[in-house]
Amino acid sequence: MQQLYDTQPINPPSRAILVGVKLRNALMHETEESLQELRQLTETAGIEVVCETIQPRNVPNPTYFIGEGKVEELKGVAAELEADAIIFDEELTPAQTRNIENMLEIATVDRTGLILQVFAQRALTSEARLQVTLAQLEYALPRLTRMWTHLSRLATSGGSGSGALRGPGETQLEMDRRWVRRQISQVKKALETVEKRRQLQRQNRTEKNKVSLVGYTNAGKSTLFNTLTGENVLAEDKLFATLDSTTRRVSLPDNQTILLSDTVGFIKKLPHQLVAAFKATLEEVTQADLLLHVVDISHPEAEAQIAAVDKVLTELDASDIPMVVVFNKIDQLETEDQFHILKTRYPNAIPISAQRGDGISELTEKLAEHFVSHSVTLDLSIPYTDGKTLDMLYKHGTVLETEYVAAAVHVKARLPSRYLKSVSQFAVQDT
Ligand SMILES: Nc1nc2c(ncn2[C@@H]2O[C@H](COP(=O)(O)OP(=O)(O)OP(=O)(O)O)[C@@H](O)[C@H]2O)c(=O)[nH]1
Ligand SMILES: [Mg+2]
Repeated sequence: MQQLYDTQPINPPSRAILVGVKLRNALMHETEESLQELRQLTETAGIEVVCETIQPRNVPNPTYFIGEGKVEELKGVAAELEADAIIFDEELTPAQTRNIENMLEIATVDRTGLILQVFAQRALTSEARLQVTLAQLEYALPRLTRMWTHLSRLATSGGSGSGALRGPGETQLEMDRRWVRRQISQVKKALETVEKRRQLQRQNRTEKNKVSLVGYTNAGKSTLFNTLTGENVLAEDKLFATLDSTTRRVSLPDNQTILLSDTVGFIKKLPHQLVAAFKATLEEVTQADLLLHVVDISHPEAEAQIAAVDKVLTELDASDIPMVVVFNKIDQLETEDQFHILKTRYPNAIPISAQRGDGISELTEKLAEHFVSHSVTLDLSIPYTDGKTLDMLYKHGTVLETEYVAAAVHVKARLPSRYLKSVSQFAVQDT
């Protein structure tokens, strides 16, 4: 199994030049904020930033993304500052990556590659590691370049048992690709086993009122999780501190309980390979009855971060799940302007400080109220032959009474209103 995890660069870069590109439709401050975030990601990956530069361009250059003159200029800068990597705040095509690498002769990384790198370093459980490895391999396949030269070394070493003998007429590159494809199918198989186990666990959990924390990375989800549950999961001022899901029961006013899950945060341009690979972890989100969207309202880019989170939720097909928004870190607001603007746009958002505990009782009341007002109590008559509807009632609702009659079962159940449509045909009219 060890070989599955060998997708880390053998000599990870240590000094990087960051490159942002302000395209025609972008605003300068957006490009700057994004580059600032890239700096955070770079530092989180343990790489020192030796220089940052922004090039305005109408459209990307197809060969180098930036202009050829700029690449030449950066070659001099890299030599002078002894940089061993250049990191772009955009997604480069495999050809662009190769072209820049050939010109500069240092590792060329794009935003996606860097995010994958950060995830790889932070993945602790075997499931998270498998998921990251899968995403990295999918990303590497069309880009077997300098970053990945160790793959060929691994493959040619022959000791990995991966059948790495070169076939007749097969080039080194073809052999590398074959090796990566093989790894992909092995990782997928290993993941399937883990996911099956997880699904069984989930089926055994009959709890209702599943609430999932969602939000931009570093917004304070884990801090809020700890405040609400009395737990002590890792919360720190780093991007992607959380990569695994944790679920705990929380008591709310009115004798209600919810199951609260903390999970991985989102980011702008979250690599689609990661979204796909983390499908199982993100099921906490897609299976939730309610999303609790944590916004860092003290962040200058709060509004863009909300949009980025909404975008990922749409990609996950989770945008129909009801949502409560909290504006976190109100203790850290430098000015109230942004707070007021966003409060008009999200009038139901609850201002909180997860760290200090401000607004927490308002939040738990709101959650309790949500589950009362978003459920209905129904009398239904369901034919015995319709096992699916009965299963659904037990899974998503609370069955209060059952009575077995000739061809049907009469059920009194409380059900989240969004399932109303699927059972309305069985409703018994009041007499
Ligand atoms: N001032 C202030 N800081 C907060 C508050 N809530 C969280 N933080 C800080 O923000 C940082 C990120 O908090 P986390 O809870 O780890 O954020 P997260 O959303 O779980 O982040 P990821 O797991 O990385 O996606 C930590 O340094 C927290 O101490 C708050 O209400 N006020
Ligand atoms: Mg977290």
